[in-house]
Amino acid sequence: MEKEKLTGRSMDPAVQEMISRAAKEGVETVWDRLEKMEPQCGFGDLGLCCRHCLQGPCRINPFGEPQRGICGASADTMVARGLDRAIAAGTAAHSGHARHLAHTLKKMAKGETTDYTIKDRDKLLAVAGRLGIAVEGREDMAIALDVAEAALADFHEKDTPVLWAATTVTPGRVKVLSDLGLVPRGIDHEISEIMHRTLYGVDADPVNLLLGGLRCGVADLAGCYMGTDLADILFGVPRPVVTEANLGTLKADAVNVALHGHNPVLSDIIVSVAREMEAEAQKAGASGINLLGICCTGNEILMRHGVPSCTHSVSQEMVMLTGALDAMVVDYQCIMPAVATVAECCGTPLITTMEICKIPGATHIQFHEETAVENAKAALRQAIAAFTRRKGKPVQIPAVKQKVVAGFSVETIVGALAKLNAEDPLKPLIDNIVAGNIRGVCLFAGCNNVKVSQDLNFLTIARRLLQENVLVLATGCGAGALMRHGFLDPANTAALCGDGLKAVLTAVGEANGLGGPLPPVLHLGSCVDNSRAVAVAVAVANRLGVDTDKLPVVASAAEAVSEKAVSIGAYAVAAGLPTHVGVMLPVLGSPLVTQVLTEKVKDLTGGYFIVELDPAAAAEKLLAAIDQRRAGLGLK
Ligand code: NFS
Ligand code: SF4
Repeated sequence: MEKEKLTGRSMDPAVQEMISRAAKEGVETVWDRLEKMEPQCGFGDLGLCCRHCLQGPCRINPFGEPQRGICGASADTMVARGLDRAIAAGTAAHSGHARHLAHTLKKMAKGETTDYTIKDRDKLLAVAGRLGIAVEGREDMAIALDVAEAALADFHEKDTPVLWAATTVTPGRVKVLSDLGLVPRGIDHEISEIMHRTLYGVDADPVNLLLGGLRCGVADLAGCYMGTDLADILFGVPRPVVTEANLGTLKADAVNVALHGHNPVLSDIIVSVAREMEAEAQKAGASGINLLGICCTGNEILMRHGVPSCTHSVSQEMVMLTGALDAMVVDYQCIMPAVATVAECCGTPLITTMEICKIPGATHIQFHEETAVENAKAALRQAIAAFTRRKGKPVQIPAVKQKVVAGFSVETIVGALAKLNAEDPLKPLIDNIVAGNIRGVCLFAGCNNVKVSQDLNFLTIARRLLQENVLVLATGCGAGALMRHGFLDPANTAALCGDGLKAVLTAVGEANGLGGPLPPVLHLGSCVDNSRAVAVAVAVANRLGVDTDKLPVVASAAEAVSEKAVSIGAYAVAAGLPTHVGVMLPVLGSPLVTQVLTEKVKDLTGGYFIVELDPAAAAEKLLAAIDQRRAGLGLK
């Protein structure tokens, strides 16, 4: 394939090599399917179609007739309804992940499973304390049970606000959200209410619909935050780890097992079981078991166990094309059904594990918390058997990998800063922001979208912001993109960062005995771990006695795909952040909705969306947003 076409598809050289291989072998990829799909529907692109009732489908012509759906719904109504449903879907996914962990915690606390333990007692006590659960003189398991019950109670409608929302933002934000009627009363309740109000013949007022969407967005923050808290209790708070990323982490002579999806509830068990099964793999003639992560399951096991991440998001099919993968074990979310087709071509077992995520062509091993270890062993045995069949056959593993330093939980960041000021750990960070050594903070989140050359937006924006001394945090496949290009390697801090930022990262690194700087970008974890970025912002805001909408903090989902990215964007805006989206949001069909999201909402929450498809222009807009916030705080 010509060079130009390859770089149009991905900026990652390992992925480019596999795209060429796919073309040579006649294997269809996500990029081929995009080509077949083009031109994509203009109505859908603008958000101007509706299938919410059986009189439809209806579509609105932005340039002429029809101007209304059959029921009379306007473009504004349609667009707002569509956006709301995306937020509800994203919220359902994040909170579904959290609820799964809450059930696991509960089963553990009640002794119904012995495959899980409390890995982080301090986190358990911290979360319980924040929720107002008594801890003094109580057994850990009793506290854990109360935390699990409190989590499950947050799903239903109740008279008190959702705890994981009300206790995780600044007091000022609680007031702002209360005044606007945006405090969720139950996570499931908010999702269900969106489905109700977007039904045929219910809410037609676009602004009212958008406010409902924002409240659901706050419920999404609760789901994400809960997901992080409970995973930390069960599997440990991430601490810095050194590992690697990209397809070069596959090993021809090992049993290569990729873990893909989101929830650590199974993958964390697989990590420990794999260590016990090394001998079994060696008996089959392998050098051992080589676990690899994809997408957010990859982030979870990378930050807690240093498991390398082999690829992310749009390039998930590429792992199989190496011919070296012996199993892909998936849980749920962001798993393209296409992996089953590639799996068949390449003879790689694809193993689904969750009741709600079965894929035609895959083998299913039903996972239960009660039999987690046994289920993990069954999956690994299939991989070992596949290795036996593969052994000796030629493989093509791109010789591309990057060093990665990850595992920056809030606890890690505060701990590292405490080495500079034990009394007041946030002071060095705040002092450097005030002095301008750190101009602001940007969180990169979200996916790789096939419509963008993979990683291009992340790389372009991050490069510019780092040069301008913006402290960059990253989660999800945004972190994945940056790690595959060396942005998580401290060796690149000097070259990538401006002088002020470089000095800060070096001072913190050296105070912590690293003998050098922190990496240019701090990896905060998976997508639910955007909660960790909120926690950092809230801690800084509380320390300064201001609200989060005053901070020089911005967010960017530069290559967003999933509805989860939309719900995260909604809570970033509800929290008061300028939030960039680098792909078309299906809202442009309604100038009113577009204006509310990009301007008017500023007057309500302080946050707003920046929709900018050109990454260079997006970087400038993010810098301008940071400078505006600095000026607001009286900083130069
Ligand atoms: Ni987030 Fe993480 Fe990746 Fe996008 Fe999917 S894995 S939850 S949705 S594609 S960043
Ligand atoms: Fe058409 Fe209205 Fe039905 Fe939507 S709800 S499909 S706009 S008639």
